[in-house]
This record gives sequence, structure tokens and C-alpha cells, in this order.
Amino acid sequence: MSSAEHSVYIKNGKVVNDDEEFMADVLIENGIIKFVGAAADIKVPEGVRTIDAAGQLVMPGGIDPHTHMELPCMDTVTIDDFYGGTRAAVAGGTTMIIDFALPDKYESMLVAYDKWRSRADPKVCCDYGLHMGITWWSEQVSAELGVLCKERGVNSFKSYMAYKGVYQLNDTELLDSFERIRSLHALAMVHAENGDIIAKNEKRLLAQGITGPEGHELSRQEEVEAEAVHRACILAHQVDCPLYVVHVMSKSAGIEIARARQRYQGKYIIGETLAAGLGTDGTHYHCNHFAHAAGHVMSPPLRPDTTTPEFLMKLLANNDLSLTGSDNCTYTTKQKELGLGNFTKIPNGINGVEDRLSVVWEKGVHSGLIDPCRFVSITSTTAAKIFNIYPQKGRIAVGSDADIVVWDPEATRTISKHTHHHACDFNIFEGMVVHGVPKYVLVRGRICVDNGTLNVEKGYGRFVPTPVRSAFIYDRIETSTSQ
Ligand code: URQ
Ligand code: ZN
Repeated sequence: MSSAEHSVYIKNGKVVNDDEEFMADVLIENGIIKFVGAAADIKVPEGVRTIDAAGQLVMPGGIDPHTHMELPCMDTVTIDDFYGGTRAAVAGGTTMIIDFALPDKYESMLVAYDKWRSRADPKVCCDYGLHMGITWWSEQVSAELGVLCKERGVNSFKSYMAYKGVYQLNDTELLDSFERIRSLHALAMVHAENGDIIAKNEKRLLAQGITGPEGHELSRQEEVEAEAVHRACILAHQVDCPLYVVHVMSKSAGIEIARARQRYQGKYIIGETLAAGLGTDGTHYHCNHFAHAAGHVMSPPLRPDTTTPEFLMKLLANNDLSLTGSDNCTYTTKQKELGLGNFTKIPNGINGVEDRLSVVWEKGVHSGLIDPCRFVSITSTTAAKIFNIYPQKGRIAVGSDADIVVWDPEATRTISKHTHHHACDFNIFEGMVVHGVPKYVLVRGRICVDNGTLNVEKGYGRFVPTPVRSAFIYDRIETSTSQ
């Protein structure tokens, strides 16, 4: 189907943006929103497909700012590739992902970027952008950051404070990379866990005979995450660089983000949490079935404190945390078995790209902690603003891409590995009943979920460049600096 045919009329629905809700019809032509308003004010062209959204919400499609499709990692490769992974995303109402291109240590960033583009471009079913990992630091890396920002459409770079000996940067390297990122008006991101402490704890636990998945969380408890979050915020602020902390997974780390945001008057620091952290917890690491416990292994880990998910949702509700991702990084049970007898070898990662919207709706809106506008903000619009693609993405408005989910807020479904669209044979949300079901999902006007039936097109998605100097981030910093 050509994009000229992506013309759709959505009538009788309630439009929800991050700052307003109102009854309106929406007309889409050639993949772009052409009209939002009252039926009386629009003449719908002949032959346009009409969707009746009575009783439903018409919202910007989800933007998942954190995925790892077909990532080579820990002696294997994540099982959701860019086709299956984006197909699962669309099935759940997500219409754009931002994946992490990770160079090997000493590999050129530009070579890694080309690899990711060549893997993703032919396969993606929805639009996508790229962050890049900084897995080592040198003059060459510094120069390549400039090329990536100016010529390749990448504005965000993640460093690791964990994975000692593999990806971990020391404080000097973090400071140098943050300084360079600041000079480019880009955005620094960190995986915040203290890798030195983790390496020591892993050795100790293995020597004590603790070899199962429970050792994973024991080696990297809350304060190990909180220390790194605290340090990262200060390092970034010292060189005036905005910082996005990925996957905030614990109460202590969330509190560090809240404190840093208060200290810097809401500037500089952005915290992301995950569907995983909102929808389940770390008690599963103590299950006797290896496949079940290992299926939950991710970093930072889920926390055994069962009040953590609600605490994180409350931080999202009051804007101490800014948005949600999935960190979709899936492996089969067979792959997880690489860590049988040694928890440090269990491939790290879980599902989430498909279920993120439903889990956030269930735990946030259905439970009464947030309203639908905040839901749109933390699942879509804030990501679009941070990564500087707003209002092309993340808004129902004239001129925006028609990335839309028609959401039935009262319908329910039961999440299961038997019905999900991932390539893995495990789902961390198994058995959870969620309210909120995507009835229709449109990617640039193409109906990819049609009254509940999934129908994607391999390669339909496009790479979306993310330009530097996001006003959402830099207006606040530069206004205050110049005062
Ligand atoms: O840590 C990561 O970013 C990847 C490599 C693994 N996923 C995860 O457990 N968060
Ligand atoms: Zn990740």
C-alpha cells in the first residue's frame, strides 16, 4: 500500500494529548493529520476508511525510548530482531522505538551506526531512532560524536557505569564524554550502577556458593544503583551537561533523581523507569525454577521490596520521574541457560515493548494514580520532546505524523507468553490482567492493528533523525546560564 492511500477518518473518539482531552474527529491524509475538530467542520473525502472510535480514546502512539533489538550481548544475541520486535511494539500500541546502537569496545561509532541502520532499515514495522552507546573513550570517539550529531541524526549517547572491563567508563571518561556531549548540544544518558562494587560482590557470592539467579540482585542492591545515580548527576552538573538516567529501578535511585531535580530546579536531570519496574518485582529471583528466576534477570535488577512498583508510579505521577521505556532485551529460556550454575553469565534482559502501554495504564490510570493526559506524557509525548521530534511525533494535532492508538480503556486482556508477539518463550508479566487494549494502531496513517487484528509491513518503518539542541532540555539550561 502506498502512503498516498494512508487516509483515514476517525470519528466519535476522545482525543487525549499530554495537556488536554476533548471530543473530536481526526482526518488523516497521506499519513499526516490534516484535521482535528468537530464533524460539522469537515468534509470527509469519498472512499476514506472510517473508524468509529465511540467510547474510545484517540492518543499519540507510544514512543518507546529504550529497546535492544537483535543486540549482540553476553555471548548471544537478543531474540527479538527489528522485525519481530517492532511488530510486537505495534501490537501493543507503540508506533516508534528508539534503539541503542552499541559499538564493541574499540570499534568505531560510525561503523556500529551503519551496522544498526543496515539491520533495522529493511525490517522495522514502525518508525525508529537511534541512541548510541559510548563503550570506550578516545579522541576518535569524541570526533565521531560530532559526525553522529551533525550528519547521522543521533542526539543521545549512553555511557555505562557498570559492566566492568566491558563497557564501564571511569569518572574521568564520564566527565570528558559529558563535556563533549554538552558542547554538541546533545544529551548524555547513563546506565547507573557501580560496576566496581558489583564485580567485587559477584566474586564473593560465587565463592560463597551462591550461583543461582538470586545472586544477581544480591550483587547489585539498591544502594549500588543509588550511589551511581547520585554520582552521575553531580558529574554531569559539574560540566553543565543534561543527563538522562535510563531504567531507574529502585526507590533509593528514584529518590536520588528527585533530589537532583530539586537541587537543579528541574533542569539537567531526567529519569526514566520501565514497564518492568512498574509491573513486577524482584521476589521472582528467589523462585526455585531457574527458567522463571533467570527470566527476570535484568540490570539494574527488579527489587525484592514489593512496594517499589507503586513508589515508582508515584514518582512518575509527580514528575520526579519523567517517562517510561521498556528496555526490551529478550532472550529465550535456552539462552538464559548460559548462566546455569553462574548467575553472572545469565544474559541480562526482559520483554516490555509490547506490554508497556497496558502495564502503565493498569498500574497508573486504572489504579487512579495518574490521568490519561499524564499517561500520554509518560508513554509518548515527553520522549518526543526530549529527543527533539515533537510535534512531528507525540501529539494529535494538524501537521503531526498520524501515529495513533485508538485505545479501549475498559477492555481487558491477560498477558501471556502464549499470545504475545515476542520471539521469546517467557513473559515477565505472565497472567497479569490489564485494562486498556489497543483496538486500532496507525503508523503514519497505515492501519497496523485493525479492530484488534495485527497487520504490519516489514520495512514500512523509517529512520527518524533526532536533531540536537532539544528546546525541552536546552532552553531551561541556557536561559538560566545567561541570567
Ligand atoms: O544493560 C543493558 O543496557 C543491556 C545490555 C542489558 N539489558 C538490561 O538488563 N538492562
Ligand atoms: Zn537497556
